[in-house]
Amino acid sequence: MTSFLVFIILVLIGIAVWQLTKIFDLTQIGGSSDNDEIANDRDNSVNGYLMFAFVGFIYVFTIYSLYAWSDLVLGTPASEHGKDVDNLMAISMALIFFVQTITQFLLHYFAFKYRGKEGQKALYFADNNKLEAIWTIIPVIVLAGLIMYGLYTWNNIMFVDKEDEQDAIIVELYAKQFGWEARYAGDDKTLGKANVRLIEGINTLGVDLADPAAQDDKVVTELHLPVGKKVIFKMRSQDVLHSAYMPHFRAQMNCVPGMVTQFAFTPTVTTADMRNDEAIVDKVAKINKIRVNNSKKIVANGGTALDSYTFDYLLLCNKICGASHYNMQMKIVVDTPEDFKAWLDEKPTLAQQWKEANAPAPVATEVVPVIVDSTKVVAQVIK
Ligand SMILES: [Cu+2]
Repeated sequence: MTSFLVFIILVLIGIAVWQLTKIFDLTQIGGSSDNDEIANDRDNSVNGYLMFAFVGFIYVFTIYSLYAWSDLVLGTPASEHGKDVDNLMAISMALIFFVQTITQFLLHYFAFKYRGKEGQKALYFADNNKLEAIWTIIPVIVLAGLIMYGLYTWNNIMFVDKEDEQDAIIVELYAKQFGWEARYAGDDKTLGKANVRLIEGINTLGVDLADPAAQDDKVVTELHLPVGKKVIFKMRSQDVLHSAYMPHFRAQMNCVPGMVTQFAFTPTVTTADMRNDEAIVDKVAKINKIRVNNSKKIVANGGTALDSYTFDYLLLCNKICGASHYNMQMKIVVDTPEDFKAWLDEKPTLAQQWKEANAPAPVATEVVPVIVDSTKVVAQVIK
């Protein structure tokens, strides 16, 4: 409501300023020719130089951005295909950067060079087939190359061959407003059937517990992955469109209600190793510096200081899916295969958890005195 009122006030101020300038203009009629609505040579010159100044500003700001914020980009990729995604990104950006530098210069330079001059007439130039052929064919070739390279990379990333599938770990990522859950398919490599209608009690994923394939499925709220092993993710959503985004692994796939989507990758760097990565060490130091500064203010106001930050891989939601979208994340831990196995072995299956949660509660019964035949016990001990 407040923002709506602020918006209305800003609009009204805008209208008031506009009306005032109109009144001011009307009072100037018949004044010096500088206030004339028709541009003169001086006006055109000012605009021409401003065009030139603007392209200069774009370049200077670009160089400054690269210098000031280039450390904010994602660092070392933590998956096998990550390098391919980074290469594709780097080539596309370099190309865009090169083309935009030239075209922006030409656009602004010509606006400056051919600025209006009194008595100068524009040249009538209907068309030039040669020129049009050049500026059509060159972008077609460059874009076709880029698209083909992109498709080739994407198909390589998305292709999971049958042998890989047998050796891979199958994990379901279940998205809902606002959180993630993961389900490991177990040794049978098959996720038990699931349906939103079966959601009940601790069975928050709606797994069909009567399905034999579901018996060894394990549900967790922290995702662990073994390094160097292919993981095939099957994504589902309970409610709206979400997007499973694992930036360090250069992986993203939409989670669509009513269908299962898939993405597979092989993690290459364990969480422990990534914590020692140079770029990550710098990032963590920066974050902790900000935290220490913020903590000072919080403590001064009587609060408790913020915990220091340690790096962890994250699964985030990358579709604005509702009010708490920003908070939709799950920690990912990349372990050595041994640690991963030990961690997963410890987890109970969903079927076990369900049994325990729904075991009939011990019924309070009357205490019946039990007569123990002490002679028998003694006899047994002697035997
Ligand atoms: Cu979401």
